[in-house]
This record gives sequence, structure tokens and C-alpha cells, in this order.
Amino acid sequence: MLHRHTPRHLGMLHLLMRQALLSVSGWSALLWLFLASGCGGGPSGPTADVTITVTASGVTPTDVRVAAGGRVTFLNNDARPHAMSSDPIQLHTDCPAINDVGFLNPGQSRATGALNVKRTCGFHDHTNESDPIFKGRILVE
Ligand SMILES: [Cu+2]
Repeated sequence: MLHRHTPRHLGMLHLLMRQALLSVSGWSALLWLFLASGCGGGPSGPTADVTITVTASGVTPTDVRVAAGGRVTFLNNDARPHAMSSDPIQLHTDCPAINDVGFLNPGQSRATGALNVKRTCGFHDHTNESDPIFKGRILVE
């Protein structure tokens, strides 16, 4: 693919292009957006496949971005189980798709359901609800 070899630069380029587009009005701007979207997402854009790893020292990364409809996989690399759940604590109602991950034994991984609603989804480890190192956020955009 033409655009794959310098994704970081392309990501920057997209940002610059999008900022430049703010000063352009009307149909030409829409056309530019249409053409630019053909380049695919750089590291600055949302992606469909993201993995968050859980270890004894917490979740990594704590903040990820996915496109609406995407999923996030949680991998338990700790020696003990974790249960990844949607915020708020106890209720788990903000982003129910996260509850699809649920209980993970050591070495297990599982994906969320499709994250269809554009919002910030906080998550936590239900077996360590008060421990901040097992909390994070998924920005669905
Ligand atoms: Cu919980």
C-alpha cells in the first residue's frame, strides 16, 4: 500500500490537513475529507483492534481509542485472575460491551463486544474495584 511506510508522518499530515480544512468552506472541504479518508488511519486515528494487557502492576495502556463498532481485547498476563468490567463500579452499566470480557484466568484473553456508542468508557477490574492501577478508559469515536 502506498501509505503504509510512513504512518507517523501521515498521521501528522492528516492532522495538518484537517486543520487546514477548517479554513476551507463548502463542497471543496467535503471533497477533501472524502479523499483524505482513503489514506487509512495513522497512529493518531482510531483503530479497530486494540489490546490492553493486565499484569500485577496494572493495565497497559490505560487509555485507548477505538472507532465506533470496534472491540478491545484484554489479555491477562498476571499470575492471578482479573475481571474487566464497565464503570461505574458495582453497576457496570456505562458500556455493557466491556462486560463481555468478564473473568480472565492467568493467560486468558477475551474481546469486548462491539463498542457502538461514541463516548468514553471507563473500565475497572471487578476483583479489585478500588485499585486505580486496574482502571482505564476506552475512547469510542
Ligand atoms: Cu465492578
